[in-house]
This record gives sequence, structure tokens and C-alpha cells, in this order.
Amino acid sequence: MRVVRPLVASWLAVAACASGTESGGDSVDASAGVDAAIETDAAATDAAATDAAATDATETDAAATDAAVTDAAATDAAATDAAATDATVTDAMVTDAMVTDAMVIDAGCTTMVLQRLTNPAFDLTPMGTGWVQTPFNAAYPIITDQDGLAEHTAPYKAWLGGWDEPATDAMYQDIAIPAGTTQLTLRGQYAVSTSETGTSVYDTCNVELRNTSGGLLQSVMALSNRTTTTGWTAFQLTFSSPHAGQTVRLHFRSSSDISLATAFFFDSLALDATVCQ
Ligand SMILES: [Ca+2]
Ligand SMILES: [Ca+2]
Repeated sequence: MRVVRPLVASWLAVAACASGTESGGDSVDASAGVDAAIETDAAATDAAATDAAATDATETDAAATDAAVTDAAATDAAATDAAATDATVTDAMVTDAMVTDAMVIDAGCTTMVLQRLTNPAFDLTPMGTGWVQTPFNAAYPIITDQDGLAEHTAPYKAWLGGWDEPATDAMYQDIAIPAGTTQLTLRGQYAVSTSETGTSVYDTCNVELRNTSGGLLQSVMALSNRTTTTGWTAFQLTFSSPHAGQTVRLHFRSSSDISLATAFFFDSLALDATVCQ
């Protein structure tokens, strides 16, 4: 059976209050030292002016030498280009790409963050809108307002697990990621409570980004009876690829062993695609 425990009563939020103390320092009047420095600089400037003529002559010679070196280098570069025709063509192609990027930047674009999940906080009616659910027991849909933990956002949350028998709960949603997406981030709230007391993993819940064939793209969270929380806990993950123009699947799956339930809760999700338009 699904075990409903008084989770909230045991999860007391602790309000931490940080305080800081400003620290100050004494200022130092260094005006006397400045006066001395100015006098010293005046003497040094006179000396520098005397040396200026000689320095100019030296610099002129150096400039002539540099010009000669530059000519030689240019000649070498021309010979190299002529010999390596393929390399020159490749360089030109790379340059074109860089110019195109620069033109996009010059033209300007507006960076927009688009939340792509349907019913991200699970609160739309009818209950479960936008999500494909495979509950262990149809009488206990995963998206629910049943007791166990007060919703982070009312009236509904997702609840996987909580079974004291072998059971699997799963749900997912397929999401079209816009072309031009430069960053893809999942954020939200989760909570884990367990009746297990041992140090081994008995009950698990995995959150994964998959392709629409079920193949793993990237793991989001691997939760278990060993990763309990003290109430709702924020999480955020920026995926290693933005998956621009692809359809991806956000997938949740819990697995319970034969006894001692572990419950996994999720709420107030958002899948943010950052797009430059
Ligand atoms: Ca909610
Ligand atoms: Ca268990």
C-alpha cells in the first residue's frame, strides 16, 4: 500500500539569520610624503629631457630595422600562402564564419528565456495536464493533491514512490526545444522522505533528460532513501547541451523494494530555454 506519513510535522524549517559586522580602517594623511615625491620627480624630469635627443636617434634606427624585418616577414608569409593553397582556402572559410557571427552580434538580438514545459507546476486542471503518467496503482496518480507533503504550489504536486512493496512509478513529458537555443536549464523543487534506516540504497528515483526513443541524454538527479531532505529543496541544472531544435523527454522514474517506503516529491518546475532572437 502507499504509505502516508506525517512528513510535514517532522520537517521543521530552520530560519537561519545571518548577521554581519562592518569593519572600518583609519585613513592616513600622506600629504607630506606626496610633497617630497613631487620634488624628486621634478629633478628626474630634467634629467629625462636631457637624454631625449639621444633616445630619439636610437628609436629612429630601431624603426628602420623593424621595417626591414617586417618586409622579410611579409615575403615569407606570401611564399607560404602560395605553397599551401589548401590551407589558404580553409583560412578564408573560417574567416567568413567569424565575420557572419560578428554580423549577428552587430545586428543585435534580444535574449529571451522561454519556459518550455506544459503545466510545469502541475497545477492545471484537469489534474495531470501535459504529463504522461504510469502509476503503479491507477488509484494513486503521480500528479496528485493527496496527503504526504503539502504542495510547494497548490493545488497539485508530483509524488513518486511511497510504496512499501515492489513498485515502479513513472511520468514524462516531451518538449520541443526552439532552434537557436543557447542554454537549457531545468529548475524546481524536490523533497525526499523515507522510513528506511540503513545505509544501503533500497528505493530510488531518477530524473533524466532523454530523447523521444528513451535514450539517455543526461542525468538530472539520482535520488534514493539515502538522499532525504528537510522539506522542499530547490534544484537547478544547466544541461551540457542546449539541444536546440530537438525534441527531448523529461523523465521521472521511481523504484521501491519490498518494505519501508521512500517518497519522492516534485513541484514548481521550469525548463528554461535561452534564445537569442
Ligand atoms: Ca504545484
Ligand atoms: Ca523501501
